[in-house]
Amino acid sequence: MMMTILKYRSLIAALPLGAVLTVTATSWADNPIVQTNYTADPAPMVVGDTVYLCTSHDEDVTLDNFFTMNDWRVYSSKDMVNWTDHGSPLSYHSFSWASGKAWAPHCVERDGKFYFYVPVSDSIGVAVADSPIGPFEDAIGEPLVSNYQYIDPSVFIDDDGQAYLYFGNPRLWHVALNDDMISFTGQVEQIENTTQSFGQRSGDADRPTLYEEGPWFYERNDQYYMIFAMGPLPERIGYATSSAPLGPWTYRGVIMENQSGHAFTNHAGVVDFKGKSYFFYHTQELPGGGGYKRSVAVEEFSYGADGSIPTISKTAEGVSESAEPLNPFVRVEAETIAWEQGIETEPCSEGGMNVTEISDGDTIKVEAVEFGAGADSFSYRVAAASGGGAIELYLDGEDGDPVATCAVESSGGADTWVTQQCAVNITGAHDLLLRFTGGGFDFDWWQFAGPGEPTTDGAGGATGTGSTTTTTTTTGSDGGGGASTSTDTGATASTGNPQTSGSNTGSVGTTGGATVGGATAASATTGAATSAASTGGSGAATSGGPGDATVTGGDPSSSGKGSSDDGGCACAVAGPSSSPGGLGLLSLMLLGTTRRRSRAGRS
Ligand code: FUB
Repeated sequence: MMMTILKYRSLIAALPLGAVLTVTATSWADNPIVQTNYTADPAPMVVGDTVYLCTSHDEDVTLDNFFTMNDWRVYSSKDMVNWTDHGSPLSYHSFSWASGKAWAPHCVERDGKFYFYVPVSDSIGVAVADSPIGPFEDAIGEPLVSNYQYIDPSVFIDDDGQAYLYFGNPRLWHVALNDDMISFTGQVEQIENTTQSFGQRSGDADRPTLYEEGPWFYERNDQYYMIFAMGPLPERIGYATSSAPLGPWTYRGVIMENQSGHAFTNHAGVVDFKGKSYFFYHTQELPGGGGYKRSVAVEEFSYGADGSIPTISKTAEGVSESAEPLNPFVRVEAETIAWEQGIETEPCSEGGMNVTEISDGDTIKVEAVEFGAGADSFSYRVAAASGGGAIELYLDGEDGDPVATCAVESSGGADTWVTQQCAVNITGAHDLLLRFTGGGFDFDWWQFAGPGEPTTDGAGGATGTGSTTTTTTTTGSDGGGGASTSTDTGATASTGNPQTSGSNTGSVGTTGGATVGGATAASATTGAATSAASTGGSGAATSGGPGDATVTGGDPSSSGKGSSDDGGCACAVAGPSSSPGGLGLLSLMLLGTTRRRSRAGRS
């Protein structure tokens, strides 16, 4: 890795302050798309109607003035504007032979299995899982390939079934993977590093072309693309194309320049999704950001008629048009976020993730929510040691009064989850802001009910608002679809759910009170709903308690989140990464930027 380290050291003297340390004021823009973590090296993967985004993760505390990266993260979106946090399904600790450097990943599906290729400890490893959100395990117990230049894997499976693994800094290497995706035939080979293929660089005899690192390899309309980070530092993104998977490659130009707000590295991932094309990259634009605290962003773009990729500028707005409306009548994970201010996410004791560290005034924005003919109740699953907080709902901005103020009552303990409910009156399509007052509680998911509930896709019937609207603590898994051992001692009669089935003999315990845009909001509170046990509740197509309602739009794991999405979050700070040796100018610049709560909205 010495060449890489030297490369980054050379930047320290080269960059002006503004190019390294950028602090952006909080806004409601959509870029960077993740605000709860510093993320880098985006690797998007389309699976059905969802794009999964695998990223590397810059730790909040930078050690030895170098990349401090211990695990990888996964996010998902069905609409390209709201991103659900699935936590960390893989860390370098998952590889018994590795000791750190959890750098740029790539994830890919083959035959229902998911493969996570990662540079770690001067090698490339491969992990496998049954779900795109893991948990992933080391597939072979040893490196797939080893060399200090072998970083930044990119895998593409061609139409004929042949899988290719490209990687490398400062040369581009490849190997043909076998069908099992965890072994290969033949040798690692280097792609000829010609200026015809990768453009001309001058002044560095060891790096005669613009190719630096971060290949992103794919095929589209019979043309093969090799997108790559271009040197010298600070990096830009460029691309080459070929009519064959192994070249020869023809350099096609710059896609993204290095602008103010970019890091000294950049790293691209490109997908087509729901009829549009998207370009992922990273910047350093979260508050507290820097060269080792980067943030993934995305832009929509269109290919030219000849397959060319236009020049793309980074924007604060990011994707302006959602790929599809968000359905609020199914369970929506609280960690589904277009933009947040102040909150954090963590593995949830019920499975999956939840929102935590909620303080007074913290906010989550969810974009393009389609309430249709209307929602008349809002259910929210919270854990609150004491009551007194609230979730205020705003539409399309924070101006004016909230359309609902939903009290958060004590759930009986900080790790005791209950579903509470309040009345609302919302119709049409809106950006939804959930603004927290009081704080001091955790938040797992939310769901609306009402006449606007779609009936065509079956989501409503499976979700069962009646069964989810209980105030009783359960031990059921979160989204496990019937795996619960919980017992409901109360259930709410579903309001306007046209797909109800099963009997519901419970009733809402109402403690009355909050005013909702002129209407009266009734909140179910802990212990209040004590009438007869629900036997499935309204629309409870799957058995199980409130934590078990099978949902669309929730966790994609077929085996349920409880076992799949805790992610292990092995967030232990590892020992020092490879040190570039000594503190340079860059470290001095960064000294003031490593505060834990220094990201969006944090002060
Ligand atoms: O994230 C660590 C390294 O920075 C990656 O391997 C490179 O692509 C660059 O983004």
